[in-house]
Amino acid sequence: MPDKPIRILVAKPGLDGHDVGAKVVALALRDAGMEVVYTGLHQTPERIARAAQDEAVDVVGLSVLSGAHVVLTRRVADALRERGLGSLPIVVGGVIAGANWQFRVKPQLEASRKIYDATMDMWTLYDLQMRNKESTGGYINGLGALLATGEDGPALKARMAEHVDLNTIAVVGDDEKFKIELNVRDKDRTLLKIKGPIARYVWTGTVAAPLPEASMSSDGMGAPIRR
Ligand code: B12
Repeated sequence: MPDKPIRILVAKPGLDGHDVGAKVVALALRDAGMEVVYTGLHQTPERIARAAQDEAVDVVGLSVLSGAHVVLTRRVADALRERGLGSLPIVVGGVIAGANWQFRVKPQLEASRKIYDATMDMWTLYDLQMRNKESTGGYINGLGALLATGEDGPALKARMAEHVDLNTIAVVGDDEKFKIELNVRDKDRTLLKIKGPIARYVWTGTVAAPLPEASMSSDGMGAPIRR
């Protein structure tokens, strides 16, 4: 145990009016033997930093339920640094959406990343087929044979193994056409497939009439564009 009680500032930055949690925490910390200074609602980062200095606290606690915790915490940290208090620990509580992001969005991002990487690999195989057509006049059958025609087949295969089930890759080709199918190593084992060659689409239409010039002026903001 330290020889003197820990002093903590519990602060409510910004316009957030939820003060129940901050008060609950302040009381719990006091009951645990700490000295607590509570700022009350609607404090600016500068006022919080000044209170931290005037009250010579050991920790700054921020309570934020408004969703602005990242911005407000940065600003409080900047204001503390400006007063030479950059090494003061900051603890943040309240509604912290970042935690939800970690648990809910991140796994989905990682799954999308696997599908993206697998799609890029499929395009690499697609390009190999197109190059073979140019050099030999036909498309290749089988993953091994196709990879052998590339510059660094083993490296590509090792990279693909991280997000693609290599046992499920089907590469089928003849002189005229080819197809590639594979399963991504994600929860749903997403099936990706492509048939080649994809015909090049050339637009041959013409613009019927020139488009009207859009104009913008400060008094016309929000008004429909005149034809
Ligand atoms: C009660 C409440 C209100 C009351 C607040 C009364 C008051 N004086 O506090 C009233 C009705 C006024 C209100 C208004 C609004 N609210 Co309100 N409110 C709530 C509610 C239901 C509970 C909050 C609460 O008091 N919980 C009980 C306390 C004990 O828990 P707590 O605050 O989370 O604190 C705990 C921890 O977070 C942590 N903690 C908190 N601070 C700190 C600090 C430190 C240092 C540490 C270590 C820990 C810590 O420890 C505490 C104890 O466990 C929440 C939903 C929810 N379930 O959280 C929405 C919620 C916070 N409100 C919300 C909203 C949107 C609003 C309004 C904007 C609604 C509106 N359109 O008018 C207004 C804004 C008012 C304002 N000026 O800020 C949203 C916020 C969304 C966001 N951030 O993304 C929430 C999450 C509801 C929701 N799901 O949408 N609200």
